[in-house]
Amino acid sequence: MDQNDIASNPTIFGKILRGEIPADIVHEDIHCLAFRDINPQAPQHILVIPKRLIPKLSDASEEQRTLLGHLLYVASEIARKEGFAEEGFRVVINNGENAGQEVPHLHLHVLAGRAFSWPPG
Ligand code: DGP
Repeated sequence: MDQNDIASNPTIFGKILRGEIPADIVHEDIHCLAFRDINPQAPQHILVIPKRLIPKLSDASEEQRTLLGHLLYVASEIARKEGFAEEGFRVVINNGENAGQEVPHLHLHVLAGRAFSWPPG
């Protein structure tokens, strides 16, 4: 992991990665960090972010394909460890303005603990 990438990350998630603001961390490895959302939209709402700054999913490069797969795998691992894998959960990535992305650092929302409607709003 390139520590300079974390050091220069200007987003709120950069501050969390650097430990400048607190977060309720549920998973960390060399590639990613997962922590509870400050404004939960479900009884369980966890964000999984890469440590490397990728502003949005559509900015990911071909060489980051393995990292993207890792983020999904970690989401499923968290679901199993937190005990909501069997009852069901939703993984959401908001990409860009129309999707309502507010923080310009790729993040997977992992939501659980209630039923979700479809189509999403
Ligand atoms: P999005 O709209 O997809 O960009 O979602 C951004 C999410 O980030 C939103 O659900 C709230 C969450 N969030 C924003 N600031 C903070 C923070 O400082 N701490 C934590 N834990 N979550 C945050």
